[in-house]
Amino acid sequence: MLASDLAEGVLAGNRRALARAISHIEADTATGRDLLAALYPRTGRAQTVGVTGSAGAGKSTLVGALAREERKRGRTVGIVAVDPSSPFSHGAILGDRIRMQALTADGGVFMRSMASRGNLGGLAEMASGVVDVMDAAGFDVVLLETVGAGQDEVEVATAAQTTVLVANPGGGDDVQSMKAGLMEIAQIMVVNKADLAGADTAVMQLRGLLAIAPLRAWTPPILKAVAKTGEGIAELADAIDRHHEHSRTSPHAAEERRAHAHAQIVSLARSALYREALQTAEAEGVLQSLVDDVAVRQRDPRAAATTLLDVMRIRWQARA
Ligand SMILES: Nc1nc2c(ncn2[C@@H]2O[C@H](COP(=O)(O)OP(=O)(O)OP(=O)(O)O)[C@@H](O)[C@H]2O)c(=O)[nH]1
Ligand SMILES: [Mg+2]
Repeated sequence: MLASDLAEGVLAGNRRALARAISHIEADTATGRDLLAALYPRTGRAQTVGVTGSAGAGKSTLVGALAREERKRGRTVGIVAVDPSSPFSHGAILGDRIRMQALTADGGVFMRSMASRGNLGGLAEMASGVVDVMDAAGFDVVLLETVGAGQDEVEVATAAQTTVLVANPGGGDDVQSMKAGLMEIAQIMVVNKADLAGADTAVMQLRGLLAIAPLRAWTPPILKAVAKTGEGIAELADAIDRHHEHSRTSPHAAEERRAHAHAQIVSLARSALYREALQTAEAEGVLQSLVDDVAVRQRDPRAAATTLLDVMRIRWQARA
């Protein structure tokens, strides 16, 4: 099917077209790329929300509760869960699927989970592509769940306009060790599992961390929630609405949109470059021979990295 036909189907809200479009994006096909280029001018209407936090923080439960709340408010919801490729979370996603079935049965919710392409990067590319295509398909809200795991995570977050960071109580360590990068990208913080002891302490710790962060036009609210029962979820939906409003009407909106575009482009370029480097390295057996040399100290690792880049450059020139 042509990208243009697929784009039309997506814009018309056709679910089968949407599912096929997502498959193209996942597989990173030429059709998928053309499709995204065609659809991008039609995006920007949805409220896109990234939900991140460490494993088991309750992100999926929270996403489910939030989807239910948004449905109550009459909005349609697209859900994307990005699997960071551990065999562990495959099970988790299956479990989520079952839990989500009741939710998706009403037709106002569309859910898709995606596996990462191994360690070749590309997670951020995939996530931002799927968020865009769901936006173009007309969902009022697009929720993106990702697991807090290093740089990838921070980059995946740039796919969404509003990032919600989910933390837990009792994890004083958890909060303290929260990556600075994650703190910086979060527009809303939620201490989930507030039914457990220590929620107020966690809120205070987050507040302390925010106090030493550079001042921004938007001050991230710190909320408490019990995703399991739905407590605090309406407040979360309100906070997301407020940030959405801010990102459209604040005097800093244009500047923030540019900062977001900047972060997104750099993260996508970095991830494409990384993937390309690894592909080059593996395709030509270049990496293997460099590894041989470096391991016996015949070549230094910096020189080896430069050689790898040289090989990439030659391949690019040959392609041009
Ligand atoms: N006590 C309590 N438990 C919760 C709450 N929300 C979620 N849980 C439980 O926490 C566990 C993990 O929940 P998930 O929603 O799967 O967490 P997740 O962050 O999506 O997990 P991964 O995707 O595997 O990283 C489950 O056993 C949930 O039932 C809550 O508000 N209170
Ligand atoms: Mg989950």
